[in-house]
Amino acid sequence: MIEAVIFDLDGVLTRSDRYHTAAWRKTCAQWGIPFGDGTGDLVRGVSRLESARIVAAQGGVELTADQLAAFAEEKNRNYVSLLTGMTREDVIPGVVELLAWLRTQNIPAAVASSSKNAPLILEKTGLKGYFTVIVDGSQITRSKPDPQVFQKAADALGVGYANCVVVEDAVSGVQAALALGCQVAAVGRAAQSEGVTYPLKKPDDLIRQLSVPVSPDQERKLH
Ligand code: B16
Ligand code: MG
Repeated sequence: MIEAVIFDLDGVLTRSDRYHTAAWRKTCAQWGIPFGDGTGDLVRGVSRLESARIVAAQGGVELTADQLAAFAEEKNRNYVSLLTGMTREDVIPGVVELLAWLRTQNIPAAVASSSKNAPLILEKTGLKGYFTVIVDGSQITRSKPDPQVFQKAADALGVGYANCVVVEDAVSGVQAALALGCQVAAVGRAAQSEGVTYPLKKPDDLIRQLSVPVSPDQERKLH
């Protein structure tokens, strides 16, 4: 039984994952820190400050706590300036179809994001109204792979963890959802991760995967 679907934001609902990567790339250029092609994937789902630590380490640079905080702040300034131009066009194709289908099934949807900028993005892309519950990075103390963000969302919805499907694009997010005992759907590289119940090429593939197949016998009874 599925009682709710909990969505990650960046890279699942919207293309803002690309803006995170672009902002890290720009900040690294400003700080003279090398930024490799795989680094953007490593910080999917990871909090801002922890991401700063990972990005610096990947670039072979050790920063003090104060420098790390300044590095993270500068990245956020660069990121927020990219968000100002966001519109409905930044919603990933298939997302609106999936959210509309969940409504027809009376299955509530939630957002569970590590990002403190999640409310701004949901507002700018016009997605906010689809969600019963929104948990963002300002409401958590531990970031993915800790399951806190998903636990908060499921608790606010009042649903059992095992009856939630979490949709993720990050390995850290898949691990967090599995740790809570949720079912997991994943897009992109994360779809290859161990324990993923529903690997998706695009978000609305989940409609088919969650639809209970009708047996020929049931079909006959319906007609
Ligand atoms: P912010 P998600 C995550 O969002 C991003 O994937 C990750 O790259 C970012 O560092 C984190 O949010 C914090 O974002 O700096 O905006 O607070 O994928 O969990 O929706
Ligand atoms: Mg994500």
